[in-house]
Amino acid sequence: VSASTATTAPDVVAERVAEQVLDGHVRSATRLITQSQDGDPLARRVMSLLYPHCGRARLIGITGPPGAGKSTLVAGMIGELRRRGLTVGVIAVDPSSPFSGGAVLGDRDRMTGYSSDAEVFIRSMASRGAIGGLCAVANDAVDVMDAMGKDVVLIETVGVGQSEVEIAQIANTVVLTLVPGYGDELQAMKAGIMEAADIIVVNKADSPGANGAVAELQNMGYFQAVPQGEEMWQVPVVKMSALRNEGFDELEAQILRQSEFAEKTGWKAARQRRRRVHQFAEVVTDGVRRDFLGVMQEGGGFDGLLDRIGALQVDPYAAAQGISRRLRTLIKDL
Ligand SMILES: Nc1nc2c(ncn2[C@@H]2O[C@H](COP(=O)(O)OP(=O)(O)OP(=O)(O)O)[C@@H](O)[C@H]2O)c(=O)[nH]1
Ligand SMILES: [Mg+2]
Repeated sequence: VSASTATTAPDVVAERVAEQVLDGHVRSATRLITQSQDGDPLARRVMSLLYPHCGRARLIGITGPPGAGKSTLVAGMIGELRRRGLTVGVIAVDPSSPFSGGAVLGDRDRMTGYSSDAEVFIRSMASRGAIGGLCAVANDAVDVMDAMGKDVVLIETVGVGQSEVEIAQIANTVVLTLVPGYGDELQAMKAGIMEAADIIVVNKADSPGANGAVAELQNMGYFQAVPQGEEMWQVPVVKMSALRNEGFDELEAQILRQSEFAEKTGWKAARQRRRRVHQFAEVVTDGVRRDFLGVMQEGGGFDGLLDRIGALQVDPYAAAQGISRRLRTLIKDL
């Protein structure tokens, strides 16, 4: 830390970082996402400043079982978008892999074709601790790319559990990627993944069974209900071969159709609200947790209670109940 940084007020530093991100500086944006991951208070200040500049980018979630071809699909989409002069942000989330997971590194390899393209910003993140935290970090990363001015942000997640589905649902449009013979995988995943899908892609259509899989999924007829609306969205099934670069036009057409439908019916606004409420709840609960642990470590007035808990005079559940009661009163008064 240089002397000048140490003496500069935090708000001034935050404003400077926010300006750099809004100007599209990749290094500032990368650092900010890392700081958000580390729970740095500076990141939270900057995110507040960026918030009014968010909401412009089109957010597309790509989810599906491991190995379905999500990264290949993402790479193909980057190519399509770049050909049309659109700028792209990519967030590849792999909750199951450790900090330096192989899959994440693999993604980077697959997308290296774009590593020299300044208008493509790729960021991989793996689980480092709480999955709830990962969703908050993914939210921040999406907002950072949005604020940078990326036209489209692609969010790749392995759709195996509820938390991953939650991350995919940051997007305006969720694309579920399956492959022929998807049945077993679908069973292994939670049902939540089907509920989150706006578009189903049957990828690897160059391998046997693709037509059958498409027909089967179409016959099952998946629908999405628009909250508080009467209209239903029938989930379209798109046959693709990401590897052979086939089906991208149809996918794009369906994404556009879904976007228009979501805009018109109020679905988009409802989903945005859902995302932000969820984010708010995460930020609050995370903050309460931090504050509680922080105060406990500092000691002070709290020590008496901790001593009694340590001496088995008060049980932790009763002590926690007292705190919860007071918190509830506080929250209800908000
Ligand atoms: N035959 C065929 N293979 C494909 C296609 N798309 C992707 N693959 C291959 O499937 C394998 C997995 O592709 P990825 O794009 O890494 O899949 P992913 O879903 O991102 O995988 P994870 O991130 O590890 O869950 C690779 O060997 C790809 O080359 C396709 O359309 N046809
Ligand atoms: Mg991948």
